[in-house]
Amino acid sequence: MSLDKKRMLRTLNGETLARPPFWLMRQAGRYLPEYREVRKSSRNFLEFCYTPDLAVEVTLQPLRRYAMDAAILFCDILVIPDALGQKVEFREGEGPVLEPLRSLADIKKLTCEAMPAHLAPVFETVKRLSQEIPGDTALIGFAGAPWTVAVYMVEGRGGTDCSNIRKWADEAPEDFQALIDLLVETTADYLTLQVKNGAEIIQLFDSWAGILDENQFRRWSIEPTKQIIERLRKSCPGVPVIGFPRNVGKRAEMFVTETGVDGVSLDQDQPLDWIAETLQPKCTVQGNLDNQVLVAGGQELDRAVIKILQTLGNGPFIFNLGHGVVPETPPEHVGRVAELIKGWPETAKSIS
Ligand code: 1CP
Repeated sequence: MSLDKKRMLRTLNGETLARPPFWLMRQAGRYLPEYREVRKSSRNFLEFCYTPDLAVEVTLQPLRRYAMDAAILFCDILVIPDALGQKVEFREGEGPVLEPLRSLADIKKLTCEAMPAHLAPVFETVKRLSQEIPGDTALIGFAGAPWTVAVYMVEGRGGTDCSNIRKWADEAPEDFQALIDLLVETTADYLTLQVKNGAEIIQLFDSWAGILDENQFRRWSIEPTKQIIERLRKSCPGVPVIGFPRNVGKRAEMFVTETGVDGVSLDQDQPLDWIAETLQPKCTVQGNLDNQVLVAGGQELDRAVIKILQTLGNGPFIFNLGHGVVPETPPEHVGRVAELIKGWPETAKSIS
């Protein structure tokens, strides 16, 4: 199938489609019984990500049920610290745990040379997926943005107040810059290899961008993102990039203007009218259903989906969540969302 038949690529090229494309962040994962079943076969989550047979299988699972317009490579943002030589572990019920970086000497121990070999199984997964996904489905590759990956590398885990990284970035910005520069270089090379193996779109997750003030946001989120995009445009011309600066409110506008992203993914706190008026004339927008509304289901879900489609469907738009699918989501609620979008715009008439 020619690439221009893929809804995702058309939309990211600025086209407005009568029926917008959709996919969901974390569309593969624990809310699906078939994921939990496959997940059992590997106790170690990183090993799971590095086993192409398993990673391909769980990437395809949500497509079989809901035929999304995109598949997202099954992997994690923390394979980069792992490839750089930092100790990374995923503990059951606790999430990721890393041996935290605390000094320039810790940063200097990391090396990017081993990345291509260390992550070879991920590239193999991408290659197989590009051959196996349906012809009208686009393959999304991804990485964490340097700031967000650095949060885990310095704090050692998620869900902290980020006091260590804030202190470091404020008090010794030149040292901290060395970590960001290493991540820019490694991430650009990593994404280049994903594209060379068949990824057609790249998404950069900056899940922790929202804790930065304006100057910090420019330096630690926008600037590294811009550099990765510039490198990628040189190595892989034409590959669209979606940025996800989560919880940044109105600063999403400067993110769009200054980074050069083709698309911006928006969290559920971003007002729909503001997105349509301010961001959509500048780039393709993606979002932003509340993942808790997806858990709740019923009329509230129907109304929320229709409202998003009505407000953002008149310009280049990709339907998605404001953040990832959570494990307690009933799979049939995802089915309902798929049904509403695929039937659009006729479905609007059946909802009061
Ligand atoms: O099976 C399990 O129990 C592991 C749960 C899990 C899954 C399914 C983790 C651990 N990672 C993933 C896959 C994953 N992670 C994908 C796969 C593709 C898809 O979307 O279907 C993607 C894109 C990610 C990206 C990711 N990992 C982000 C950025 C997006 C976001 O959610 O903000 C982040 C912050 C991570 C770190 C991470 N990995 C896993 C967990 C539980 C976490 C979050 C830790 C925290 O609470 O801070």
